Amino acid sequence: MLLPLFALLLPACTGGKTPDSPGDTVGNDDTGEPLPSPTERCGYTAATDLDPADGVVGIELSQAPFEWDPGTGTMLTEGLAYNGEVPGPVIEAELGQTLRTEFTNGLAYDSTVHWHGLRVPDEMDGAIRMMDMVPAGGSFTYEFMLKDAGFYWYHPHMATEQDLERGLYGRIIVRHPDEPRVDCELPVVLDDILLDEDTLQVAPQDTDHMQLMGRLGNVLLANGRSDRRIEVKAGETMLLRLVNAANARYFDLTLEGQRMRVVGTDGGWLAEEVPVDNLVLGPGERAIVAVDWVGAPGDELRLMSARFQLHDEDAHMSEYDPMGNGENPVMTFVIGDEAGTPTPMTLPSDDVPAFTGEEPVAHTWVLDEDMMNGIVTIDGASYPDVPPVIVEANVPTAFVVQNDSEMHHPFHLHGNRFQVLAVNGVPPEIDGWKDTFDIPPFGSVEIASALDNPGEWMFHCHILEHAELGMAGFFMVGEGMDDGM
Ligand SMILES: [Cu+2]
Repeated sequence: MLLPLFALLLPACTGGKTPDSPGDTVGNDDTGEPLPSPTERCGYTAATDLDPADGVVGIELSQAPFEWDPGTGTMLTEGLAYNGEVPGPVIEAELGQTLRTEFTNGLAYDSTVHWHGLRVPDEMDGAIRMMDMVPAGGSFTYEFMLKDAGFYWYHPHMATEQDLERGLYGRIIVRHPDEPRVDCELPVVLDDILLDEDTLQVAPQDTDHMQLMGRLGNVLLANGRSDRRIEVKAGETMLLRLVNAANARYFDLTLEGQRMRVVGTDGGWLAEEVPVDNLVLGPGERAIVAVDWVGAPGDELRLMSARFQLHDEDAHMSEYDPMGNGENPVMTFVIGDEAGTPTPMTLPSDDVPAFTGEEPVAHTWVLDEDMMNGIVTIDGASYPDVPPVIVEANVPTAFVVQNDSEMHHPFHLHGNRFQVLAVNGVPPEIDGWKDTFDIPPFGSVEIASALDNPGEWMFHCHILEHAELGMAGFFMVGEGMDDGM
């Protein structure tokens, strides 16, 4: 059994400042003394747009083996990266622009790029269809129009449980013309990684246990580092764009001494901000969070993640989290000497969902698992035998996702965006466009969509081990689908 690494690598969870923590290191100098982790100013650099045309953002993206340091001081010899960066480059574009990506697969096996959350044509979706495969050493040009403003991400849709663990993920910002612009904006990939405690290399897959329970890591990462430190200004407004890229971990987030306001979900901006004490993001989910920083120069304020139990509390399954049962820091914000000013959050509210709940239910998906036999199912079968669901395009339609298992499953649908109407019969507190949402143990979630993007789309659990084990299927959205098929 792997022992928790967090005690070795990350600051103790005592609250307050942790200036002497071994987590605040980037490696060792010749004397063996830890070097301080650098503190970067809040911000990011977007990928260079290589296409001179106004309406087109052109990106070159290549995935390949790449050694990187997750913050332990030891390079991961089996690491992977897009363009030699973990996370991959931030792709930034305006709503309505075309994104053209010249993709090269430098891995030794077939792969794809999936544009998680974007409503793209299905042949550009990178899901498991023969026409989508990019062979080892091959290239493919992904090209599509950006229909939705918000925060999205990209990752392979083959060998996902191995490739995402090793660093293959990147961020996408699609800007709305009326969205709030702040000086301090940070897109952050939240992740965990399971390292062997002796070698500090990626631990091997434990096929029996982890496939069913999900692979939980023993080091938490923010943009690929366990020791990420960002300088902010007291009084200034930060927009934090968060995506959970972990294989199986739900992050239950708080920000020390700060008030978080959710201003966007998976598919864009909310009509109004929603103040929250904590924010739970399952694998694949995103949120845009506004914070007006409160603190004095030198204060170190940590983004903390509390234990989130994947199994129902009454479940017979004992669940082991290598991060322990408490809270752990994900990254640290440091208040700088200079003060900032707040930015009013005027949200572009022209594009929020408003289904009535009267939409006819086209299908109820039933998620289940058979722990004794190591099987996860949707509608009683595992991929590729899950029966396809066929629905009419451009008709407001509801679906129910029912969970008959004792475990949470983050359910992801490709190609279309959805509004969560109810979780166990209760409307959600945060009501925005979603493509990935938690289905609680023995619970059910009702969703609705305009189904305005016809095509052949995957749905699956975003616990990557569950998707690999067969918790996945297809739904077909098309004209004339309601009769004759
Ligand atoms: Cu699952």
